[in-house]
Amino acid sequence: MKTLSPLQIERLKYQPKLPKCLSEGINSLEMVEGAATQSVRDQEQIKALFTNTYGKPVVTFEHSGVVKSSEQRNIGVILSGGQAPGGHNVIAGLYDALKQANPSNKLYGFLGGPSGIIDGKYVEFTDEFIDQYRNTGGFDIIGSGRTKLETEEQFQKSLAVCKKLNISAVVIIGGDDSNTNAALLAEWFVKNNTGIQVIGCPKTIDGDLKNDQIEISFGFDTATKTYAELIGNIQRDANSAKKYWHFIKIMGRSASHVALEAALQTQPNITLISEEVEAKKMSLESIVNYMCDIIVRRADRGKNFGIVIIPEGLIEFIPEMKSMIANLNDIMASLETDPDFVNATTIRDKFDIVENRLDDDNAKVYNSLPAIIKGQLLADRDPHGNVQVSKIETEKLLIEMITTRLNELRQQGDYIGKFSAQSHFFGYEGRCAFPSNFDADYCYSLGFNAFALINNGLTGYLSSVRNLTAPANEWVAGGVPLTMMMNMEKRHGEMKPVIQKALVKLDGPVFKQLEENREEWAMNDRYLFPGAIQYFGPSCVCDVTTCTLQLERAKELVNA
Ligand code: FBP
Repeated sequence: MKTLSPLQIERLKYQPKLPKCLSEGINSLEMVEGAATQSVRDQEQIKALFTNTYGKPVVTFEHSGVVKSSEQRNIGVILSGGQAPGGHNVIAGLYDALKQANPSNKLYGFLGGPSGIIDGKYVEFTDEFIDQYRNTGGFDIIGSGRTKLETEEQFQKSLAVCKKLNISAVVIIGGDDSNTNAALLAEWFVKNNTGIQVIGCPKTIDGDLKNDQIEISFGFDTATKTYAELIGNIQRDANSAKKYWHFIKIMGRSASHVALEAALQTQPNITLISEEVEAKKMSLESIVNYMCDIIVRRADRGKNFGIVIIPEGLIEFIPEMKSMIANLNDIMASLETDPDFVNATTIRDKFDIVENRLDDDNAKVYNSLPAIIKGQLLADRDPHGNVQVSKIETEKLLIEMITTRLNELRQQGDYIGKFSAQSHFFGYEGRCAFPSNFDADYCYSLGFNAFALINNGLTGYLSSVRNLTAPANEWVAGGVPLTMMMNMEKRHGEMKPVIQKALVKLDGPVFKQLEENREEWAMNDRYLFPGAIQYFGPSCVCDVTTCTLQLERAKELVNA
């Protein structure tokens, strides 16, 4: 019986590329410090909360030519939040760097996400164990979880586990929330003179952990290419059969980066961007009208088919929905222990309880939704108190509303076409794919570089690898203070320090590319078919980065 697929066997042999300075030896790096930094907003509050880790400089590494000795260290690593292709390579890069620095160094992996460090559940990595996971997708090497690491009790327990294993540094691989927790833990460890360092690595397929210092989070490259392949295949099917409108919801909890990138790679007929919907204050009705206008105009040309891309988080950006969901979140928090709600025997009873508590306008909006969506809005919140948007079938809601509107238009004599729709949700399909060469190299470099930051005594930093549109040997490795990316935001009704999420910039080059082309793509089928990710072959096919990175980098160079 086969235990590995042919591609698995080949990918295990792939040697990820490193930036030149890192490839020349972990013990011969020189750290170059920039100027002191400050947080992106709310400087006084962030400074007061992070008295020990605030204001540190951005650092970069250069090859010094002088080999230094490196003291023995034990390090712990945590995978946190949703899966993203390349997580295994971050750990492999970290492991290889620490073994290169001092072969007696040890790496422990905490199991099941942040809860592993609290509960003392771990595994020690060996060559044999780690070698099975090189260049593979998924987080199954140690598992992941969404436990928030933020209370005094959790920090005390984590400290006890670190002391038991003689761990002097922890690497947290996660998104904005997990790295916010990394910043809190780093500060707490310094404040309590534990000597334990904390370094973060920027992970999330959503692509919203980025800023002036972090060009992109890992996983975005592979996930968007995987979705683009699937969209391209569906476009080919739609263009062959010419009988369906395909409504494709694309993962990305809040920001629309993933949907936008997938659209640029495939050029579908309609792409909704949540940030634009919010900025233009588009109601659900006006979104439906915008889409119907294109459907009607295409039908006039005899085209009763098309492709629609919908970002996963859309519902929370539609003004009336946003207000209703915020109201609903508060109500759901208060109903968690309410016996009438918890013991309600039918979903109808739950709807009634919720409707009675919603403010009048919000109750009207809630009431106007189909029962299936009303039910999905009542599903459990995530640990941050948010609606789990991946569980809300916005694509089906839009199909239902568009069908109704098209029937009205037909009765008025304004629509002559046939409307038959298929719905899809691409999310989990892309989160654990084999990492693209870009993600394999980027992740390995991020992990390798995380050790360089530890080796140079830093804490409260995010591993940063930049200049990513250039070949890997020209990438620039260094670190960014986590506090530099923070601001104050309301969470669970209280103002908290958090890493700022990057939403799609409507005046940025990536959105502009869509805006300039969407009418052409709507009416004339300009579908692109990216095909499957290629791992072997010419570098113009295998190593090419996303449109998002390329457009943003080109703009940066023009402005420089
Ligand atoms: P992270 O921000 O933790 O990387 O997770 C992102 C994500 O994949 C979102 O795109 C999606 O909404 C969410 O996770 C789904 O979460 P779950 O895996 O818990 O269903």
